Amino acid sequence: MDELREKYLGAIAAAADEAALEELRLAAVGKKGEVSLKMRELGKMTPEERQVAGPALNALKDEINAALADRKVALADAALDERLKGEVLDVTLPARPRRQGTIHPVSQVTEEVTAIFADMGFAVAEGPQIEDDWYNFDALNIPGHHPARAEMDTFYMARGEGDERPPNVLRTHTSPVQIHSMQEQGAPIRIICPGRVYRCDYDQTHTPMFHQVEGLAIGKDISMANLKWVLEEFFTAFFGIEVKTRFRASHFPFTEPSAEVDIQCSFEGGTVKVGEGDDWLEVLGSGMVHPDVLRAGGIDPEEWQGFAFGIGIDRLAMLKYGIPDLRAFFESDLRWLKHYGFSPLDMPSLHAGVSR
Ligand code: 2NM
Repeated sequence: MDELREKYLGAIAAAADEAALEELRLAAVGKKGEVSLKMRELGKMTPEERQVAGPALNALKDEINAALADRKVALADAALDERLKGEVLDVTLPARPRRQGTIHPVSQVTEEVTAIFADMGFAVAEGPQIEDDWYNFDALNIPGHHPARAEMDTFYMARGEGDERPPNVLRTHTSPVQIHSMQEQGAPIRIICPGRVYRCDYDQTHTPMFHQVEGLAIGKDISMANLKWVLEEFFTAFFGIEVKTRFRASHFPFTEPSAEVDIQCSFEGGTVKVGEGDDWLEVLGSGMVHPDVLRAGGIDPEEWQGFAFGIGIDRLAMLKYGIPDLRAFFESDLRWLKHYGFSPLDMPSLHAGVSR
Protein backbone atom coordinates (compact mmCIF):
# COMPACT_ATOMS: atom_id res chain seq x y z
CA MET A 1 0.00 0.00 0.00
CA ASP A 2 2.88 2.36 0.72
CA GLU A 3 4.24 1.76 -2.78
CA LEU A 4 0.83 2.68 -4.20
CA ARG A 5 0.77 5.90 -2.17
CA GLU A 6 4.26 6.93 -3.23
CA LYS A 7 3.63 6.03 -6.85
CA TYR A 8 0.46 8.07 -7.19
CA LEU A 9 1.26 11.06 -4.94
CA GLY A 10 4.58 11.48 -6.77
CA ALA A 11 2.96 11.22 -10.20
CA ILE A 12 0.15 13.65 -9.25
CA ALA A 13 2.64 16.25 -7.98
CA ALA A 14 4.51 15.96 -11.28
CA ALA A 15 1.46 15.95 -13.59
CA ALA A 16 1.91 18.58 -16.30
CA ASP A 17 -1.72 19.24 -17.18
CA GLU A 18 -5.35 18.37 -16.52
CA ALA A 19 -5.36 15.49 -19.02
CA ALA A 20 -2.46 13.82 -17.19
CA LEU A 21 -4.30 14.33 -13.90
CA GLU A 22 -7.42 12.66 -15.28
CA GLU A 23 -5.39 9.68 -16.47
CA LEU A 24 -3.89 9.29 -13.00
CA ARG A 25 -7.30 9.54 -11.37
CA LEU A 26 -8.64 6.72 -13.51
CA ALA A 27 -5.55 4.58 -12.91
CA ALA A 28 -5.75 5.02 -9.12
CA VAL A 29 -9.35 5.56 -7.96
CA GLY A 30 -11.37 5.03 -11.17
CA LYS A 31 -13.71 2.00 -11.35
CA LYS A 32 -10.88 -0.23 -12.54
CA GLY A 33 -8.11 1.72 -10.77
CA GLU A 34 -5.52 0.06 -8.61
CA VAL A 35 -6.98 1.30 -5.33
CA SER A 36 -10.48 0.27 -6.34
CA LEU A 37 -9.28 -3.25 -7.27
CA LYS A 38 -7.59 -3.54 -3.88
CA MET A 39 -10.86 -2.54 -2.21
CA ARG A 40 -12.65 -5.27 -4.08
CA GLU A 41 -10.24 -7.80 -2.55
CA LEU A 42 -11.38 -6.84 0.96
CA GLY A 43 -14.21 -9.38 0.59
CA LYS A 44 -11.79 -12.26 0.41
CA MET A 45 -9.99 -11.29 3.62
CA THR A 46 -10.57 -12.53 7.11
CA PRO A 47 -12.45 -10.10 9.37
CA GLU A 48 -9.20 -9.31 11.25
CA GLU A 49 -7.27 -8.51 8.05
CA ARG A 50 -10.19 -6.47 6.75
CA GLN A 51 -10.36 -4.38 9.93
CA VAL A 52 -6.82 -3.16 9.22
CA ALA A 53 -6.84 -2.98 5.41
CA GLY A 54 -10.31 -1.36 5.01
CA PRO A 55 -9.67 1.95 6.82
CA ALA A 56 -6.14 2.11 5.36
CA LEU A 57 -7.48 1.82 1.79
CA ASN A 58 -10.21 4.43 2.45
CA ALA A 59 -7.63 6.83 3.85
CA LEU A 60 -5.41 6.26 0.80
CA LYS A 61 -8.31 6.92 -1.54
CA ASP A 62 -9.12 10.21 0.31
CA GLU A 63 -5.48 11.21 0.20
CA ILE A 64 -5.20 10.60 -3.54
CA ASN A 65 -8.46 12.53 -4.23
CA ALA A 66 -7.23 15.48 -2.15
CA ALA A 67 -3.88 15.47 -3.96
CA LEU A 68 -5.70 15.44 -7.33
CA ALA A 69 -7.82 18.45 -6.30
CA ASP A 70 -4.80 20.42 -4.99
CA ARG A 71 -2.82 19.78 -8.13
CA LYS A 72 -5.77 20.82 -10.27
CA VAL A 73 -5.96 24.19 -8.48
CA ALA A 74 -2.18 24.67 -8.73
CA LEU A 75 -2.25 23.96 -12.47
CA ALA A 76 -5.12 26.44 -13.00
CA ASP A 77 -3.23 29.13 -11.01
CA ALA A 78 -0.11 28.57 -13.05
CA ALA A 79 -2.09 28.75 -16.31
CA LEU A 80 -3.68 32.07 -15.23
CA ASP A 81 -0.31 33.53 -14.24
CA GLU A 82 1.04 32.54 -17.65
CA ARG A 83 -1.92 34.21 -19.44
CA LEU A 84 -1.63 37.43 -17.41
CA LYS A 85 2.05 37.68 -18.28
CA GLY A 86 1.06 37.73 -21.95
CA GLU A 87 -1.91 40.11 -21.61
CA VAL A 88 -0.44 43.38 -20.36
CA LEU A 89 -3.02 46.10 -19.60
CA ASP A 90 -1.46 49.55 -19.31
CA VAL A 91 -3.91 51.56 -17.24
CA THR A 92 -1.77 54.68 -17.69
CA LEU A 93 -2.48 54.86 -21.44
CA PRO A 94 -4.40 58.06 -22.31
CA ALA A 95 -8.04 57.45 -23.29
CA ARG A 96 -9.06 57.81 -26.93
CA PRO A 97 -10.08 61.40 -27.67
CA ARG A 98 -13.84 61.97 -27.74
CA ARG A 99 -15.68 64.98 -29.14
CA GLN A 100 -17.14 66.97 -26.28
CA GLY A 101 -20.03 69.38 -26.58
CA THR A 102 -20.11 72.84 -24.99
CA ILE A 103 -22.60 74.67 -22.80
CA HIS A 104 -24.63 77.17 -24.85
CA PRO A 105 -24.22 80.80 -23.71
CA VAL A 106 -27.96 80.96 -22.96
CA SER A 107 -27.67 77.96 -20.62
CA GLN A 108 -24.53 79.40 -19.05
CA VAL A 109 -26.10 82.80 -18.39
CA THR A 110 -29.33 81.22 -17.10
CA GLU A 111 -27.23 79.30 -14.56
CA GLU A 112 -25.30 82.40 -13.57
CA VAL A 113 -28.45 84.51 -13.15
CA THR A 114 -30.17 81.75 -11.18
CA ALA A 115 -27.20 81.42 -8.82
CA ILE A 116 -27.06 85.17 -8.13
CA PHE A 117 -30.78 85.42 -7.38
CA ALA A 118 -30.64 82.22 -5.33
CA ASP A 119 -28.12 84.00 -3.08
CA MET A 120 -30.74 86.71 -2.54
CA GLY A 121 -33.39 84.16 -1.57
CA PHE A 122 -35.21 83.76 -4.91
CA ALA A 123 -36.46 80.28 -5.84
CA VAL A 124 -36.83 79.17 -9.47
CA ALA A 125 -40.35 78.61 -10.83
CA GLU A 126 -41.12 77.03 -14.20
CA GLY A 127 -44.27 76.48 -16.20
CA PRO A 128 -45.70 75.50 -19.59
CA GLN A 129 -44.75 77.27 -22.82
CA ILE A 130 -48.31 76.95 -24.09
CA GLU A 131 -50.82 78.99 -22.10
CA ASP A 132 -54.40 80.07 -22.50
CA ASP A 133 -55.06 83.75 -23.12
CA TRP A 134 -56.24 84.32 -19.56
CA TYR A 135 -52.83 83.44 -18.04
CA ASN A 136 -50.83 85.16 -20.78
CA PHE A 137 -52.96 88.33 -21.02
CA ASP A 138 -56.08 88.86 -18.88
CA ALA A 139 -54.43 87.93 -15.56
CA LEU A 140 -51.69 90.43 -16.40
CA ASN A 141 -54.17 93.25 -16.82
CA ILE A 142 -54.03 93.07 -20.62
CA PRO A 143 -57.72 92.81 -21.65
CA GLY A 144 -58.86 91.70 -25.11
CA HIS A 145 -58.98 95.18 -26.63
CA HIS A 146 -55.62 96.25 -25.18
CA PRO A 147 -53.07 97.38 -27.80
CA ALA A 148 -50.37 95.35 -25.99
CA ARG A 149 -52.06 92.18 -27.28
CA ALA A 150 -51.58 93.28 -30.87
CA GLU A 151 -48.09 94.65 -30.15
CA MET A 152 -46.98 91.36 -28.67
CA ASP A 153 -46.98 89.56 -32.05
CA THR A 154 -48.44 86.50 -30.41
CA PHE A 155 -48.28 83.00 -31.89
CA TYR A 156 -51.75 81.45 -31.67
CA MET A 157 -52.28 77.70 -31.50
CA ALA A 158 -54.92 76.34 -33.87
CA ARG A 159 -58.03 74.76 -32.29
CA GLY A 160 -59.72 71.71 -33.75
CA GLU A 161 -62.56 72.09 -36.29
CA GLY A 162 -65.68 73.42 -34.57
CA ASP A 163 -63.88 74.14 -31.28
CA GLU A 164 -65.17 77.58 -30.31
CA ARG A 165 -62.88 78.25 -27.35
CA PRO A 166 -60.33 81.07 -27.76
CA PRO A 167 -57.00 79.74 -29.04
CA ASN A 168 -54.12 78.89 -26.73
CA VAL A 169 -50.95 80.89 -27.23
CA LEU A 170 -47.20 80.38 -27.04
CA ARG A 171 -46.37 82.45 -23.96
CA THR A 172 -45.07 85.90 -24.91
CA HIS A 173 -43.39 86.35 -21.49
CA THR A 174 -42.81 84.17 -18.43
CA SER A 175 -45.31 86.18 -16.36
CA PRO A 176 -47.96 83.41 -16.59
CA VAL A 177 -45.60 81.26 -14.52
CA GLN A 178 -45.74 83.94 -11.84
CA ILE A 179 -49.55 83.97 -11.90
CA HIS A 180 -49.55 80.17 -11.45
CA SER A 181 -47.02 80.50 -8.61
CA MET A 182 -49.08 83.16 -6.82
CA GLN A 183 -52.19 80.98 -7.13
CA GLU A 184 -50.39 77.90 -5.88
CA GLN A 185 -48.14 79.35 -3.16
CA GLY A 186 -49.83 82.58 -2.13
CA ALA A 187 -47.88 85.40 -0.44
CA PRO A 188 -45.19 86.04 0.60
CA ILE A 189 -43.32 84.93 -2.48
CA ARG A 190 -39.87 85.45 -3.93
CA ILE A 191 -39.22 83.73 -7.29
CA ILE A 192 -37.52 84.08 -10.62
CA CYS A 193 -38.91 82.51 -13.78
CA PRO A 194 -36.35 81.84 -16.49
CA GLY A 195 -37.39 80.28 -19.78
CA ARG A 196 -38.28 80.40 -23.45
CA VAL A 197 -40.79 82.92 -24.73
CA TYR A 198 -42.19 83.48 -28.22
CA ARG A 199 -43.07 86.49 -30.35
CA CYS A 200 -43.71 86.59 -34.06
CA ASP A 201 -40.82 88.87 -34.92
CA TYR A 202 -37.58 88.32 -36.83
CA ASP A 203 -34.83 90.80 -37.70
CA GLN A 204 -31.29 91.83 -36.66
CA THR A 205 -32.23 92.06 -32.98
CA HIS A 206 -35.30 89.82 -32.67
CA THR A 207 -35.81 86.06 -32.96
CA PRO A 208 -39.25 84.40 -32.75
CA MET A 209 -38.07 82.43 -29.72
CA PHE A 210 -35.92 84.05 -27.07
CA HIS A 211 -35.19 83.75 -23.36
CA GLN A 212 -36.38 85.81 -20.49
CA VAL A 213 -36.04 85.83 -16.76
CA GLU A 214 -38.71 87.52 -14.72
CA GLY A 215 -38.54 88.17 -11.00
CA LEU A 216 -41.30 88.60 -8.44
CA ALA A 217 -41.10 89.53 -4.76
CA ILE A 218 -44.29 89.97 -2.73
CA GLY A 219 -44.37 90.85 0.96
CA LYS A 220 -46.02 93.20 3.45
CA ASP A 221 -43.85 96.23 2.71
CA ILE A 222 -41.70 95.49 -0.32
CA SER A 223 -41.00 98.70 -2.24
CA MET A 224 -39.22 100.19 -5.26
CA ALA A 225 -36.22 100.70 -2.96
CA ASN A 226 -35.91 96.92 -2.55
CA LEU A 227 -36.23 96.54 -6.33
CA LYS A 228 -33.40 99.00 -6.94
CA TRP A 229 -31.11 97.27 -4.43
CA VAL A 230 -31.83 93.81 -5.82
CA LEU A 231 -31.17 94.91 -9.41
CA GLU A 232 -27.95 96.76 -8.59
CA GLU A 233 -26.76 93.78 -6.57
CA PHE A 234 -27.62 91.55 -9.50
CA PHE A 235 -25.85 93.59 -12.20
CA THR A 236 -22.75 94.04 -10.07
CA ALA A 237 -22.52 90.29 -9.36
CA PHE A 238 -23.31 89.38 -12.96
CA PHE A 239 -20.82 91.70 -14.67
CA GLY A 240 -18.20 91.43 -11.90
CA ILE A 241 -17.78 95.20 -11.50
CA GLU A 242 -19.95 97.77 -9.82
CA VAL A 243 -22.72 98.83 -12.24
CA LYS A 244 -24.77 102.00 -11.75
CA THR A 245 -28.45 101.87 -12.75
CA ARG A 246 -30.85 104.56 -13.93
CA PHE A 247 -34.61 104.23 -13.46
CA ARG A 248 -36.86 105.94 -16.00
CA ALA A 249 -40.62 106.22 -15.52
CA SER A 250 -42.44 103.99 -18.01
CA HIS A 251 -45.65 102.09 -18.49
CA PHE A 252 -46.62 98.41 -18.43
CA PRO A 253 -50.15 97.09 -17.94
CA PHE A 254 -49.01 94.71 -15.15
CA THR A 255 -47.11 97.19 -12.96
CA GLU A 256 -47.90 100.59 -11.41
CA PRO A 257 -45.71 102.54 -11.12
CA SER A 258 -43.42 101.14 -13.80
CA ALA A 259 -39.81 101.84 -14.62
CA GLU A 260 -37.40 100.98 -17.37
CA VAL A 261 -33.92 100.37 -16.07
CA ASP A 262 -30.71 101.39 -17.82
CA ILE A 263 -27.22 100.28 -16.85
CA GLN A 264 -24.09 102.41 -17.00
CA CYS A 265 -21.91 101.75 -20.05
CA SER A 266 -19.52 103.20 -22.57
CA PHE A 267 -19.75 102.95 -26.36
CA GLU A 268 -16.24 103.22 -27.72
CA GLY A 269 -14.89 101.88 -30.97
CA GLY A 270 -18.21 100.20 -31.70
CA THR A 271 -18.16 98.04 -28.55
CA VAL A 272 -20.30 98.29 -25.45
CA LYS A 273 -18.58 98.13 -22.07
CA VAL A 274 -20.82 97.75 -19.03
CA GLY A 275 -19.99 99.42 -15.71
CA GLU A 276 -17.88 102.26 -17.09
CA GLY A 277 -18.44 105.52 -18.97
CA ASP A 278 -21.32 108.03 -19.01
CA ASP A 279 -23.73 106.35 -21.39
CA TRP A 280 -26.79 104.26 -20.58
CA LEU A 281 -28.13 101.02 -21.99
CA GLU A 282 -31.74 99.96 -21.53
CA VAL A 283 -31.84 96.38 -20.31
CA LEU A 284 -34.95 95.75 -18.28
CA GLY A 285 -38.55 96.58 -17.40
CA SER A 286 -39.91 96.61 -13.88
CA GLY A 287 -42.38 98.05 -11.43
CA MET A 288 -44.71 97.45 -8.52
CA VAL A 289 -47.14 94.64 -9.32
CA HIS A 290 -50.56 96.04 -10.29
CA PRO A 291 -53.34 95.32 -7.75
CA ASP A 292 -55.41 93.61 -10.47
CA VAL A 293 -52.51 91.25 -11.19
CA LEU A 294 -52.19 90.38 -7.48
CA ARG A 295 -55.94 89.70 -7.41
CA ALA A 296 -55.64 87.45 -10.49
CA GLY A 297 -53.01 85.53 -8.54
CA GLY A 298 -55.37 85.18 -5.58
CA ILE A 299 -53.42 87.64 -3.43
CA ASP A 300 -55.16 90.47 -1.53
CA PRO A 301 -53.64 93.82 -2.64
CA GLU A 302 -54.91 95.47 0.57
CA GLU A 303 -52.52 93.25 2.50
CA TRP A 304 -49.64 92.54 0.12
CA GLN A 305 -47.46 94.41 -2.35
CA GLY A 306 -44.26 93.81 -4.28
CA PHE A 307 -42.12 94.32 -7.31
CA ALA A 308 -41.61 92.46 -10.58
CA PHE A 309 -39.12 92.77 -13.39
CA GLY A 310 -38.30 91.20 -16.72
CA ILE A 311 -34.98 90.93 -18.51
CA GLY A 312 -33.74 89.28 -21.70
CA ILE A 313 -31.25 86.46 -21.12
CA ASP A 314 -29.95 86.41 -24.69
CA ARG A 315 -29.13 90.10 -24.56
CA LEU A 316 -27.37 89.66 -21.20
CA ALA A 317 -25.25 86.91 -22.76
CA MET A 318 -24.35 89.12 -25.75
CA LEU A 319 -23.33 91.97 -23.43
CA LYS A 320 -21.28 89.92 -20.99
CA TYR A 321 -19.53 87.69 -23.51
CA GLY A 322 -19.21 90.08 -26.45
CA ILE A 323 -21.37 88.07 -28.85
CA PRO A 324 -22.36 90.32 -31.77
CA ASP A 325 -25.25 88.57 -33.56
CA LEU A 326 -28.39 87.41 -31.81
CA ARG A 327 -29.60 85.23 -34.69
CA ALA A 328 -26.49 83.03 -34.55
CA PHE A 329 -27.64 81.92 -31.06
CA PHE A 330 -30.25 79.64 -32.57
CA GLU A 331 -28.62 78.42 -35.78
CA SER A 332 -26.88 75.38 -34.21
CA ASP A 333 -23.64 76.14 -36.09
CA LEU A 334 -21.08 73.85 -34.44
CA ARG A 335 -18.22 76.31 -35.10
CA TRP A 336 -20.17 79.07 -33.32
CA LEU A 337 -21.05 76.74 -30.43
CA LYS A 338 -17.43 75.70 -30.05
CA HIS A 339 -16.25 79.31 -30.10
CA TYR A 340 -18.84 80.84 -27.77
CA GLY A 341 -19.74 77.73 -25.75
CA PHE A 342 -18.53 77.00 -22.22
CA SER A 343 -16.89 74.04 -20.58
CA PRO A 344 -19.21 72.30 -18.10
CA LEU A 345 -16.70 73.20 -15.38
CA ASP A 346 -16.45 76.85 -16.39
CA MET A 347 -18.74 78.47 -13.83
CA PRO A 348 -17.27 81.87 -12.95
CA SER A 349 -16.79 82.12 -9.21
CA LEU A 350 -19.81 84.08 -8.18
CA HIS A 351 -18.57 84.88 -4.72
CA ALA A 352 -15.28 86.37 -5.83
CA GLY A 353 -16.53 89.64 -4.43
CA VAL A 354 -16.50 93.05 -6.06
CA SER A 355 -14.58 95.93 -4.59
CA ARG A 356 -16.80 98.93 -4.13
C1 2NM B 1 -41.53 93.10 -17.24
C2 2NM B 1 -41.63 94.42 -16.85
C3 2NM B 1 -42.36 94.74 -15.71
C4 2NM B 1 -43.56 91.36 -14.70
C5 2NM B 1 -44.75 91.44 -14.02
C6 2NM B 1 -44.97 90.16 -13.54
C7 2NM B 1 -46.10 89.66 -12.74
F1 2NM B 1 -46.55 88.52 -13.26
F2 2NM B 1 -45.70 89.38 -11.54
F3 2NM B 1 -47.06 90.55 -12.72
N1 2NM B 1 -43.98 89.42 -13.93
N2 2NM B 1 -43.11 90.16 -14.64
C8 2NM B 1 -42.88 92.44 -15.42
C9 2NM B 1 -42.99 93.73 -14.99
C10 2NM B 1 -42.15 92.12 -16.52
O1 2NM B 1 -40.83 92.69 -18.33
C11 2NM B 1 -40.23 93.62 -19.17
